[in-house]
Amino acid sequence: MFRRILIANRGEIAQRIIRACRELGIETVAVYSEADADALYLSQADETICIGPAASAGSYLNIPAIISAAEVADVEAIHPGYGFLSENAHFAEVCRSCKIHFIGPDPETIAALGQKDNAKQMARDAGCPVVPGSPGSVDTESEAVKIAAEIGYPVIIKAAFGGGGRGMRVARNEPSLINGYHAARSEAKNAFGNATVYVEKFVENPRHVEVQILGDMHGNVVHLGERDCTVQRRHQKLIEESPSPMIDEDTRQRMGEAAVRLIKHAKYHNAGTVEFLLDKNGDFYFIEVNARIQVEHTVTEMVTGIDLIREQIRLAAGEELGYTQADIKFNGHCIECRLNAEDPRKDFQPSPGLVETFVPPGGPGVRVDSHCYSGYRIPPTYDSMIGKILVHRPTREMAIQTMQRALGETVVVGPKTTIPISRAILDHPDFRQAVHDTGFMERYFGNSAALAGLR
Ligand code: MV4
Repeated sequence: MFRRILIANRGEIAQRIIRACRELGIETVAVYSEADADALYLSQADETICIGPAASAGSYLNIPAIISAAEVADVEAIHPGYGFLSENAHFAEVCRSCKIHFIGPDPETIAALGQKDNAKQMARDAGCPVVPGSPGSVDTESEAVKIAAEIGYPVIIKAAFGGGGRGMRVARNEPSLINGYHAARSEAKNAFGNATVYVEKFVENPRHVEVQILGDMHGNVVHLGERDCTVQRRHQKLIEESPSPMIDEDTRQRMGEAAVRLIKHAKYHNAGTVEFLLDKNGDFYFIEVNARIQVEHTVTEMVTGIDLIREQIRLAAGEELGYTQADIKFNGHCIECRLNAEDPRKDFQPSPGLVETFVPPGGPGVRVDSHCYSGYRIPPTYDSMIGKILVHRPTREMAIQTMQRALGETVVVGPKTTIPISRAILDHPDFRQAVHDTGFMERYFGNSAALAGLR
């Protein structure tokens, strides 16, 4: 096992990783930008090193600064958290060449899965259902027209190196396909430095369900069930839950097995997520792999009792999983609400600044992962998520009740937060009956009138 780890991240995930290290008896080195000098996670680490200015490009994305800090502090491994350098194959490669363990999959695996048309081909080869579409990238307009005619409209054009919904265009006929093809390419080139796109059938009003997996370096792979992340607004998740209320036991089992087949085929080591779209008929299709720990990993921790960050560290050190699929038991229902410093009444505009008072919820079945404290100043520079509120209860109905109670007792004085919108979602009949889809937020909370009316 490692003696000392550097955490190349900030906020709640830095704190979460420090907690896992403490329990493992591993020393921690936290890095921070000038904007994070008063951050809570710094007081919880064994050593802290400033790596640069507020702007991420000079600090949390600054590979030479992070590697220098790792060398100076003499760590054996780096945990990248989520976002920032977590899916950067080049960074994982630099770590390897400096003989520092990267806590995540191999650089080759990150690169192979990071190109989505390639990941999709790997899924096909592994016998994992994929959305019908182009066999690989679509490099000319005429090829796009031909493929779209074959699979039938509507189709979606996606950036191969895309993320966050950028470089994506839906086309319902040939003229809009031609237009969308060029628009997607230029947006992809701009955002990701690569114009490569692929084309697939557009699934109308899908649900988003993802499977958590763990793979060790000895060929063992397990899945830890699924998370339903259907409640999203402009590709930002707001609420996640497990198990998914949208799938039956048979679908759950087949989805888990499909994810395991892909992850074994990819020789994937460490924690990862296999994302699926679920259509109206209950059929599921692979869309992409997230080669990192995700924000919502906590939901899976609650229902499985497995500490995913601990597992990531163990697996990166070469340890065996030590359990099989049959050993993993799923217990109760977990719901997570992200706590963002945003004003839902003003188009979710970021609301940084001084938190005069922060009173987190507590009591039976409640977990809070947050780096917030009374007197904390939220920097305007980074993501607006200031924490996650989770509840774990025997049933979904009870989880919704407990979450309403927990959100009701949470106090954030200063910045506006997403608490009111979370409460409105939990009260919505479509959410309660679990008949919502990815269009839910736009449909019911997409206009300013609905948002202005939040209690
Ligand atoms: C799709 C789709 C419909 N059909 N692919 C959005 C982000 C990216 N990860 C995949 N996305 C989608 N891919 C096909 N073939 C609809 C979406 C989509 C979506 C997916 C999951 C959760 C929320 C979403 C919101 C809008 C569109």
